[in-house]
Amino acid sequence: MQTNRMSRALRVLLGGAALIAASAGLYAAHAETPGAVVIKNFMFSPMALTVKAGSTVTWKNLDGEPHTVVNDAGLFRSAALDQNDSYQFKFDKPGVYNVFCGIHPNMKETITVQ
Ligand SMILES: [Cu+2]
Repeated sequence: MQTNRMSRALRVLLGGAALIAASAGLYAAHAETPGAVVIKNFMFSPMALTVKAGSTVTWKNLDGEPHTVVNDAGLFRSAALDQNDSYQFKFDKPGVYNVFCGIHPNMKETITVQ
């Protein structure tokens, strides 16, 4: 009897610990990938992204056509990205950053850094 109750208590404890570990893992994974943008069908996706200051945003081009990632204020400008190429930029300062493709200027998005 005593052993049974003990093992049940232990299972509950272990279950709780596993839950905490799982949510900690989720949180860590989220923190490590603050900003991911895909370029597909001549569009940035998402078209509006919010990240925390100090975050690195990664753009990946999935189109067969080359695209570039250009900030309208001249803060950054990628080379032409071929299919599956990616580009990264670290946003240190809060603000609103307009991004467009230098080859197809109608492709636009906004990165908000908090
Ligand atoms: Cu483009």
